[in-house]
Amino acid sequence: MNGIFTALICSFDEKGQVNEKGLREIVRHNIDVQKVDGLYVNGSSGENFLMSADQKKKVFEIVKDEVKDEVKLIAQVGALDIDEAVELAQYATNLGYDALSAVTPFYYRFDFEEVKDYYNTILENVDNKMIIYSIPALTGVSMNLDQFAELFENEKVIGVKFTAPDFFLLERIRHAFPDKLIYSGFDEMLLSAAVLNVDGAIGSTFNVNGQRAKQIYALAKESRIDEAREIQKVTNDLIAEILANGLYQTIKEILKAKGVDAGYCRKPMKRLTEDKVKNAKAMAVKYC
Ligand code: SI3
Repeated sequence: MNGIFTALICSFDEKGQVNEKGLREIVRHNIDVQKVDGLYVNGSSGENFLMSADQKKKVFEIVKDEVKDEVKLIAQVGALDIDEAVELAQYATNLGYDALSAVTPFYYRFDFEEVKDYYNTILENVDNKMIIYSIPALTGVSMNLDQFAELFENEKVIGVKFTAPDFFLLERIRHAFPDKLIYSGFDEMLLSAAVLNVDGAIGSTFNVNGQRAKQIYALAKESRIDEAREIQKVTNDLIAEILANGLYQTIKEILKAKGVDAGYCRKPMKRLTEDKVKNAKAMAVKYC
């Protein structure tokens, strides 16, 4: 389960329905062109929180059918409706997903006991492993070292997708839990996280920049930091342009420029203006 995992984006048609052909093409592009080690399915980048449970199941099904066993698959099943989270966890497990992940429950400002109960409830109902999805900037849920330690007491919790710029906490978790899997969640900070000896990374920009991410990660593991920094610099030039233009929409337009039917984002995410589509096409030529 080590290495570079793409947080898979999903292709939707103009009406917001899952575009199966486009989704399959995105999967193939990630495996055949970006050559990533695995896919993280129905995360933030997959617009998970904008989809119905049936749409999420459809995505899990199509992706597994396309991938078979070519790369590792992690299913993000987190949902505010805990019954839905359990149902999705069972669904993805039955399809053969290698591991589950669930975002920390958000919106109602749950206390830590409630967060812990959420993970343990999902895991009591499914025979699979769990990677905690921690993304405080979007959920408002921050956890400290002791709280991660409590979650890790459940042996089925095998790691964390750590999407925060807190390298002090990241180092403390790494040091305290050498046997848990830690995935870096911010692509622009991949090198810094790799130096701290994370086990891999999960990110949206790997859909279009996975090859560079793999190089950064491999070079860091070999302590070839100067070379890795050069590639992180180009990567961050690209990420800065993507973020300024509109994150997921721009990734989709770059993919379209490469011949992949990446479709549109679901509402309320907006469409790019013509100028921004042009910017994305220029990024495809310059970087991809
Ligand atoms: O769940 C997911 O789809 C992710 O893995 C999200 C991932 O952490 C991305 N974060 C968000 C909010 O999309 C990053 O890859 C992020 O897009 C990238 O580092 C640019 O800031």
